[in-house]
Amino acid sequence: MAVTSLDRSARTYVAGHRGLVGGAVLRHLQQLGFGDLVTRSSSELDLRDPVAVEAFFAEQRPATVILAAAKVGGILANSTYPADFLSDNLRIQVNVLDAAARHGSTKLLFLGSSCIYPKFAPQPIREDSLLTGPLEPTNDAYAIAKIAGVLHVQALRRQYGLHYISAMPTNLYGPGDNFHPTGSHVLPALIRRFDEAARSGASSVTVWGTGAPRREFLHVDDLARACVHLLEHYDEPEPVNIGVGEDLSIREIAELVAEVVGFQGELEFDTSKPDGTPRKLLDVSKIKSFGWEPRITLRDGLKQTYRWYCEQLETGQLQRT
Ligand code: GFB
Repeated sequence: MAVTSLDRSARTYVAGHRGLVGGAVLRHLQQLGFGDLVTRSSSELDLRDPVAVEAFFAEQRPATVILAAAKVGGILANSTYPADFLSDNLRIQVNVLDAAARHGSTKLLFLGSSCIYPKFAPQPIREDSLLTGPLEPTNDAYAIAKIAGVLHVQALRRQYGLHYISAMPTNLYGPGDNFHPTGSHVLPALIRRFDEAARSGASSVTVWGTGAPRREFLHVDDLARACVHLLEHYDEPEPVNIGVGEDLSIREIAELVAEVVGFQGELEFDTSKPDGTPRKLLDVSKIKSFGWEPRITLRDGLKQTYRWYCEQLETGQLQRT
């Protein structure tokens, strides 16, 4: 396998550094001593704008690109705004991937999501399940955009011999997440709701859906290590799954969040809200064969994320509902 280690002095662009994933990748690269890191906020550079992206790459010519910029959201945001999720993500990917190829970026990591796999893929889901069946309808628009990104990376490799790769993380959480009450993913939504209930003395908390779906969660700092590890050890067209290899039901997850936050009341399930895909546990044997392992347990990661959330409230970076 033709793999070269990353040059820590080469210019490295983290697209999406204000987000959960990009922020963690940036912190990790800084810790590793990368000396020429380039970032742009979305107000400085709108990645949906092809002219602006072309000008940025022509000027900066990064050697390495981590494409962590995306429009993301939880199940309700995905199912309510499918046109935005499809259009924004396609445009960001096409602009960044083509500009990177045109302006000499030699390495690139494209980040997708476990929702690209078929709704009823055999569990745990192997990378070769891609495009073998229908998608989960609540996030099919987002998934199609991310599948296009995987194919785009493969096409650039085939046509131009570029060492670009794709990774598919499972559901992520950690400091820097979006805690919006309805737009966010399940963990930040529940941290917020349980925290508010514990502080107000409420007797019950509402959890969406039946509580039966199962989800796998990876701390974003473990993902950041996996991203660098893959860039240094993997150079093939097939995407690589990144996860922990075990999952919990939403009910179990809600009980764990309640315990971490200190909420002792009842759980109520709102079955008018969608469950989404019944299960999407990733087969992570491929990335483990390259020597990467997750280090942060869900309980420890949740405690740390809850501490971070409370600090944001105390310093006014986040407001209660
Ligand atoms: O995290 P989540 O929105 O994403 O929802 P998905 C996971 C499960 O948690 C669903 C339940 O069964 C939800 O019904 N859930 C319970 C909640 N309470 C809540 C809550 O308060 N908020 C939220 N958001 N969920 C997304 C995709 O799917 O996952 C994206 O839509 C992406 O495309 C992302 O792939 C990682 O795992 O269902």
